[in-house]
Amino acid sequence: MEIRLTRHVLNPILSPVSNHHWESKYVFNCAVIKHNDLFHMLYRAQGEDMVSRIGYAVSTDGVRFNRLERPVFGPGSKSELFGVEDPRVTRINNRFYMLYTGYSPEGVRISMASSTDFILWKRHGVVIPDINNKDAALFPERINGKYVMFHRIEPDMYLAYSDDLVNWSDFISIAKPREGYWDNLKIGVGGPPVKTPHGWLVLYHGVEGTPKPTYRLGFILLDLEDPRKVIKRSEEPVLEPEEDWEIYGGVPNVVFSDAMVLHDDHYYIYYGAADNHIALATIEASKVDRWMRG
Ligand code: BMA
Repeated sequence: MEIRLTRHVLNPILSPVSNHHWESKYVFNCAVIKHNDLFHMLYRAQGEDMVSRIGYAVSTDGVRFNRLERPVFGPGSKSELFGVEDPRVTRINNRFYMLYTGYSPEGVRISMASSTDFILWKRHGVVIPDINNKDAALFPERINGKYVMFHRIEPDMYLAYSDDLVNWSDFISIAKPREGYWDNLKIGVGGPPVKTPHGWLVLYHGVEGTPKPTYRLGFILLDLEDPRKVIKRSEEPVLEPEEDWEIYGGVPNVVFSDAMVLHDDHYYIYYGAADNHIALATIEASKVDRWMRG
């Protein structure tokens, strides 16, 4: 049984603003987390200088977002000279941890910052040094005593383990691109995983290389006790570029997500469309349940 997401009628839900210099061109991949009845969004934006910064927007219904005029996070060290990209936010105890990609002449590095209010961020620096790596997200709880993180050393999806959120080891590839499939080139985690009775539900993006590079979304289900074990994976994508604003834009043919929120018995999946706008697609949790069981 294969499942598909449904696009929200108000899409795209967030777009560039011409008189905000830092987000005048592109507004796209975002983290969204529900906390105290509000949806908090941290999104990647680029203006004329093409440096990625992170903006903040907030919503009561998960659809209509109000944003701040200025970014809440921007390049702050040598490893992020060209920008801070693709935030993914996980709540652990009472802190919000943002993993993001720092981009510099040296390459791409996974970095971390944390906050209690989404506006003021404390920098923790590069978490996996010396290696090109991106698409990182933290699990919301320890597993067998360890913190666990997704990351991506091209082209596979990896896990890493830590005792203190500072030193990471035991890198292990848990899923690879599949030949002949929509995810045949490289894959990376979407939002932080959601714990369900059937396993860790993980949204991910898959890239197909030819004839035209395309980013699509799918699900992977991982074992609760040992998330290195893949239980199930989408045969077909759950979302793929179809709308004009997903096909044409900063980077064409891209749907790319950093966030999946459970709300009103639905999963709300926020995604960057063609690296240009932010959009929302949903699916009934019961449908995803059936897929996980099937
Ligand atoms: C990836 C990341 C994403 C982007 C995608 C498509 O490598 O840089 O931020 O959305 O490419 O351009």
